Amino acid sequence: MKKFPKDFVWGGATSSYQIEGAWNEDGKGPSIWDVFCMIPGKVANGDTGNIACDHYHRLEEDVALMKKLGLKAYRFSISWPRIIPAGRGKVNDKGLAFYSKLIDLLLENDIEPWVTLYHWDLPAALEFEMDGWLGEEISDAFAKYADVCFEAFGDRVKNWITINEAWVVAILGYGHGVFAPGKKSNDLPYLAGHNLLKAHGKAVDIYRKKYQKSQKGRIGITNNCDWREPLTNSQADKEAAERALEFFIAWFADPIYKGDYPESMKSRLGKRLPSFTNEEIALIKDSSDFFGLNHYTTMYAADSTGKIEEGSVYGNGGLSEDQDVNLSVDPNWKLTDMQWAIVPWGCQKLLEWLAARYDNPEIYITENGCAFDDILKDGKVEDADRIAFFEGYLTAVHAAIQNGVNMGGYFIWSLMDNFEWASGYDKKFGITYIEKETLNRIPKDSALWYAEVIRKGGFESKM
Ligand code: GBH
Repeated sequence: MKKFPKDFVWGGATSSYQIEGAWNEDGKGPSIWDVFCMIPGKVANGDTGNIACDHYHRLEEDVALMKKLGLKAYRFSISWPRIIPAGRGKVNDKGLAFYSKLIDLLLENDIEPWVTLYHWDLPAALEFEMDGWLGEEISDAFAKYADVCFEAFGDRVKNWITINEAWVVAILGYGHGVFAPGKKSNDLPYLAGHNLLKAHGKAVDIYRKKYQKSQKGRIGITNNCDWREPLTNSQADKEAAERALEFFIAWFADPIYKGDYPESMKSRLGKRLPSFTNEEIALIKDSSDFFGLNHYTTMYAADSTGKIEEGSVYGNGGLSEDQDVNLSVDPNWKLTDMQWAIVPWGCQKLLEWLAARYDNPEIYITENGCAFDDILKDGKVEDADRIAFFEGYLTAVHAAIQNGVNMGGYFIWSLMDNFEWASGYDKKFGITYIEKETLNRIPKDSALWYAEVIRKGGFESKM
């Protein structure tokens, strides 16, 4: 039996744009994802989040589902343009009322709310007015929005996450341009990343100064990282893997835990990487009460100095030419429907790498999961492959705990099938199946399995 610590937080996660729908109801302003979805060719099948899982109108049902599964915690995000429709200024009471009701329902059912303030649905107004995350004023706008949320919900919300996956926002939104706002550039990701860190730092500062004492909650950031394994034993490949991890997660975690960007980034990027003022770093250093981590997959890393391979740029954990890293996967690794490799030992190695680099912080896996082409048959979804995935990754988490990693909890991605960004509804990450026409919720076998894991605080492992 793989037993987990008694107070281990077992949760499920979603995000606002991916599940809520009601994109223009009750005073909500448009987000950059509302707009991005309208541009032909950006999202598979022309899918949009207009209706999504219609969670906005199905709160009671969805919380009842969580209760049935026995979730201890539910991680969701707040839509900034639902709270402040134009990004700055007037607050929308109906938006506040929606999240207030959700939070109350969760607490009535003994489910701890974990609230992300930014999961990519930036108010479109701020894209027009200040060039989104490139703008000098964006971090203040974010901090003001965060302040509104702390004040409205902080009496009941004790776990705050400022920003979800700054890497994705910067690289996919401003580098590869496959996510909103769709900019393609080699330089802009570093500016966007810088402003994301400043936004996080300013929001945390407000929380700590105005609210933390009385509200007694904690606040942190969630970053994402895939593991990078050296392709060979050569020194060059070992250094390449280390460099790739630094360009991926140390980009955002080093400023928070060490007070500056990693040396490898500073020396390779020169002036293309903004530098922090003393004032900024004072806000950013030690600004996370826990280490939020989203983890999905693993790749081999090889040194590519002077020989970048065609096609290796996308998905290279950043911009290849800046890192001199080529990535690859082992042809024997099983893939999910996203074509991401299933490599549980990579998760264990990553957790141990983070523990060593950042002095054993309390780590929460705030997302881990997989897409498979699930089929509904006779009212059931037999997703044995997803159960095997979770067993593998939870076994890795368990092993990391045995080795001294300070793990606080684990949230599966996702509670339900939802709008998978540029992949639309084709890619299903849920432990709950959403029937296309009716939007009925049908717990998959993995949901029933997860409910048992939570109930027992662990699972019988075949590994
Ligand atoms: C998360 O991002 C998001 O937070 C969530 O909203 C989303 O639904 C979920 O994951 C599933 O996608 O790009 O081929 O190089 C995931 C971040 C970054 C994980 C890139 C996989 C490598 C594969 N991803 N990564 S590739």
